[in-house]
Amino acid sequence: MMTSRQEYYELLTKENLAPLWLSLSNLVPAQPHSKAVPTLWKYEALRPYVMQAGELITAEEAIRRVLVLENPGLTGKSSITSTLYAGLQLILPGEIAPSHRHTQSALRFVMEGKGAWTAVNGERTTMSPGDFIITPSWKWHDHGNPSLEEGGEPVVWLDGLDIPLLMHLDAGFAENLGQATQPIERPEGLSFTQFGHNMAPVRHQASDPTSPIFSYPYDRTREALDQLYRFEALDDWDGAKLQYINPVTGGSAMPTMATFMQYLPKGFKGRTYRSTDATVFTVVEGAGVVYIDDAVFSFTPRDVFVVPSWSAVRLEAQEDIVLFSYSDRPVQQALNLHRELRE
Ligand code: GTQ
Repeated sequence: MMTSRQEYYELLTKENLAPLWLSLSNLVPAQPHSKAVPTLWKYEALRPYVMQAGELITAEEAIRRVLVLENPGLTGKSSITSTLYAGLQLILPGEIAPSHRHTQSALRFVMEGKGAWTAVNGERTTMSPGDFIITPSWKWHDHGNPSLEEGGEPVVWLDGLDIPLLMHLDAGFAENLGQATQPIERPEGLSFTQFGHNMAPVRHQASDPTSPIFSYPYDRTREALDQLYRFEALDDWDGAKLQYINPVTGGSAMPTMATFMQYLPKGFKGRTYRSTDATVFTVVEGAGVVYIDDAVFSFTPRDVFVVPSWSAVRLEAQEDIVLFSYSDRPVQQALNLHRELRE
């Protein structure tokens, strides 16, 4: 008797084989079908849990005291999109998150509080809300906060990392420095002085694809958007939107993640677009509504929402809005895979 298909499939499984014809349309889809789902996290709802973590564990014991924002479509994967990670990190007055380095690139977007610092490449930068800060791949970094007596206050920032991407690539390495903080060798503000003014040191040779500016202060970004809005017609989809760049290469500030800030004036009704780079947004100022496929989310400052790859998205502003966002666009562009559809 001829073997049935079912029997045949079972035999294949034992040989570590599989029939392509059962999975071809999933493996080579007509368009992306992300497992990630549109999701909004209200900061108001998260904040008590973040603060509670501060009572239950020290930054020192936790190494990084972070609540991971996990996409409900990617349970157990510590992923907000298929390639990106997001978390909220808390550092209390007087605490230090000890120095380590890893091949994953990290961005910090300051949500609440000021005065905490992060150190990279022997230089510290002090954090304020709206600042975008980079920890490049394989660079020692530690975070700290002045004591209560020195005026320290709880500081919360959004961590954006390429953890799931490196997991897919099996390219993760990490080390602890073995001391709480790295030696400080450069005055605060040096990297911005050297690279933050459309100028660069004469003999500078780029040795790293990551931007040498590791802190992009919010007041500068805000001013740029404000002026852009005054000078230029708004884009029908994005409003006034700028990308953070590495001034040495003109490319994205980090090799695996692009970062953006956009301004939408009150009453703005954006047109619908899709993009292959799933994007994480956080609200810096204002209130609005985002439509993502069949989901509708109202957002206010510090909320986080995620737009999966190829979801139809449009933004509406009920007040003047400022939105920070990040995605894996540079990776997709490097591989000639990035696509956008503006409807
Ligand atoms: O601050 O170095 O949210 O290594 C996850 C992994 C933060 C960090 C995270 C990390 C860090």
